Amino acid sequence: MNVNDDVQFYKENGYLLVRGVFNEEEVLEMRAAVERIINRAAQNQADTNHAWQGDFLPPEQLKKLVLKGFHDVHYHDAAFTRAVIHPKMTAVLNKIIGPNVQLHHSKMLVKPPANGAAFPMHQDFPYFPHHNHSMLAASVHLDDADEENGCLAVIPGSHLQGPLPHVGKHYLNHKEYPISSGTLCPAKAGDVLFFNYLTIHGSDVNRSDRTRRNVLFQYRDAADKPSEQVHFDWGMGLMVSGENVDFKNVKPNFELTKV
Ligand SMILES: O=C(O)CCC(=O)C(=O)O
Repeated sequence: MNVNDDVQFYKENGYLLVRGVFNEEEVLEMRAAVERIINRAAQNQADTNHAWQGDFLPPEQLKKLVLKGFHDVHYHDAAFTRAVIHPKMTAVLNKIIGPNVQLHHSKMLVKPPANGAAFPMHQDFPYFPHHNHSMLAASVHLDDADEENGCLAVIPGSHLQGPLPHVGKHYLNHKEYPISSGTLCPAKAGDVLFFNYLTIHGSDVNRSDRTRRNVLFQYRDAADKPSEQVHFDWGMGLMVSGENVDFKNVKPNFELTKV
């Protein structure tokens, strides 16, 4: 596939799997960083279960599921700051977003073996809506992911429908959009799945005996502004590529609070 085909595929389908963005050494470095974050969270009594709740699974199944999820991993460990601006990452972002790219936020989603939580099908749009819909997720695989350990699934072309109504702003009606309606995107450690924030996606329970570690960076075109102020993170707007042509509006407009 050449670059133009990749860009065309992303435009038409709303996602693109790019193989081998990170090498083995870089993957090992990020895995170690994930481990350190989990340990520090436990030491600080901050390791609450982040498994999504709702009516998409029977309550007795839902209560067994576990997700170790933390936002803003690049504030916790420099391994992720390096990953966010990795030249192989920005090369893809330049193709599908453009020359001027900003980080919006980062997070890690660790599904432990046997009972790693599911994500019902949803768009990311309601969580951080923007005017031009340039926002995308770069899902960095730190483990080989497949159907058994709950790899991501997407509905190709669904981004073209625009924003859809979500149950409580959270996920799509699971009867209309079961997780099984998605196209599975198996990937190897080091691969990155890019998908637009309007692309319907989700993932099933990790039923395997393997951990599934996923780190997600959300990026946008620097000229694309939020249409609603529903998500704030320190450092959002970090330029990862190019320049911010909006000289006067470079920082998010929120106030310091005492902690
Ligand atoms: O990591 C996953 O399996 C899904 C993550 C996801 O859907 C999200 O963060 O929006």
